[in-house]
Amino acid sequence: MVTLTIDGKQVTVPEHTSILDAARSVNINIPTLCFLRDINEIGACRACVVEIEGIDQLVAACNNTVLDGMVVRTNSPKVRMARKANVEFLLSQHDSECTSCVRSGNCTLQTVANDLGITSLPYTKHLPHQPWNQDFPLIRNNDKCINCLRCIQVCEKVQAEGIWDLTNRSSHTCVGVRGGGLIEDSDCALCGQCITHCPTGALRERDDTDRVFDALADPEKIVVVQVAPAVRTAWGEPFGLPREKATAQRLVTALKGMGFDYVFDTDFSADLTIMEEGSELVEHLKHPEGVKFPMFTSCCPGWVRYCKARHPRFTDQLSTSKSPGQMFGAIAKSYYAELLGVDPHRIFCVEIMPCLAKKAEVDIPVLNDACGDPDVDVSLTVREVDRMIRAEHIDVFSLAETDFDQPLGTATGAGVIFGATGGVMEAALRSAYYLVTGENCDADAFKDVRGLDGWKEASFDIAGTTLRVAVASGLGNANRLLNALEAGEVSYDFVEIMACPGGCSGGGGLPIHDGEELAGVRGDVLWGLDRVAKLRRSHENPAIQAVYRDYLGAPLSERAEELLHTNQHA
Ligand code: HC1
Ligand code: SF4
Repeated sequence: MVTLTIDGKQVTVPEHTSILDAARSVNINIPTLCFLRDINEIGACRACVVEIEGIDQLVAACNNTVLDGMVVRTNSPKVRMARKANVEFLLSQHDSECTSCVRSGNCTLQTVANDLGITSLPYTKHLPHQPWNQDFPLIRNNDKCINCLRCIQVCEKVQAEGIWDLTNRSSHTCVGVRGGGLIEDSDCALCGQCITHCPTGALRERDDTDRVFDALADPEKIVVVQVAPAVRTAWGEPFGLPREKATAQRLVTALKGMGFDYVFDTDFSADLTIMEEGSELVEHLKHPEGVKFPMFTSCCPGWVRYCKARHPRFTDQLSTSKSPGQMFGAIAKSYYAELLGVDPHRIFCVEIMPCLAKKAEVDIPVLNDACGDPDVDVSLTVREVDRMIRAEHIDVFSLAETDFDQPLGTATGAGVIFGATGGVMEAALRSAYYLVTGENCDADAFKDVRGLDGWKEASFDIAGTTLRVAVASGLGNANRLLNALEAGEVSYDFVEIMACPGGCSGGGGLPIHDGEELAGVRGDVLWGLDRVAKLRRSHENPAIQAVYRDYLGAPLSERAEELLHTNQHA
């Protein structure tokens, strides 16, 4: 252990602790901008500089470690002056139009500058004004970039992508697409992790809220919205609504208040996905001749994009089942249009997702099987929906609870857990067991695939057949798993991959909390909802049973193949 003094307080911490962590251990907060634990500890922004007795130069607290007897001052006049000058320098190349910035109120640069009392700048601004394709789901505005390098590091180290790099030289140095190409020509998976790890408004999603407001105002349109599993864990965060109050049912009330005609649950179609994907797996296991294993889940469009771009040899092993979001759209504009007795072209289908890649998925031209229109018209991130709630001046603290509309609002616990890493696998196995044996297993029989580890493995016995499965979340972990598969070091029958660390609960479309990783806490909400659900297996969902009985026939039937499967993955 090492004992030192920070701002007059004696602190004892383990050796090799950073000054930043030592200070935080006694509630002394040193501001940071570029720091991301284990990912970006480069001391580039100089916001965390501190003074150490006996040393002339100020040092960065994030990447310098404590020494016995050290005397540190985190907020001395010398520190404050240097920190202020460093941040003013960053602001000299920053578009500080906070009133028109999506991160206003949740921007670390804004907070640090405000805390330092910066009210004017001694510099003339030189902004890079780099052009960007505003139609692409991921928007970069380098006028707001502070070259903290977090996006470069997250994309490369966590997501094994390496889309970003420093480009240009000297004072023109800025972050751009590696190699100088266009983002739309890059292999970006659209996981959105660079957005959720950006400390400013330099990265954001394309805003599609006006398209939804326009649809809501159009009397000809029947506007249907579906709420993805992970959304219910996080939508209330920016309002400070406690997790137990921020239920899906309160979000239903908010959405109804905005004018949505029908509010449904993607968990319903997650159950449908399980029926199709589980049946696909069971068919492969029954007739393995000519089948390549493992079969991969395909519900995460970030993973599908990554697979196609970086590991194309596995694309024909992706399940042909569409994602729950897309299945929902196809069912809404066919089965549900028939139930309502309306022209399916009048239905405008919105999805609320914790995801950026879904914006690209809904625009895939062939995903139009219900009536020729896109099955899903607009995909909104949770951040966009929260902005809509604010724009409508809805008081989230006084919302009553309203149930989802029926019948596309009935779901089981298996549908809920899709939003946490391992959940799709577990849901699929609960129903695969039934499809093979005709009996229900214990709903927790496959719980070995839960947890936040980036790459999990398990083996299960189903009616005398051993099923070897793996689950990976985060593209870096997926990359390791795929490389091991290619090298023949591992072999599996069924693999779940989610692009974002922790699965959709860590999704790139969720509210941003700088420096905090909340996938675990949010995922626990979903596992808790599953635990108390009356029905926990997709095949038990009465609304799903009704769709098959009245409309689709059976899983993998001709109509089911037509509406719920796609060859776009391969
Ligand atoms: Fe997901 Fe999925 S779980 S991909 O993470 O399969 O986005 O929440 O909606 O479609 O159901 C996301 C979440 C989501 C789909 C489902
Ligand atoms: Fe990289 Fe994901 Fe950002 Fe694309 S969205 S640049 S893959 S971190």
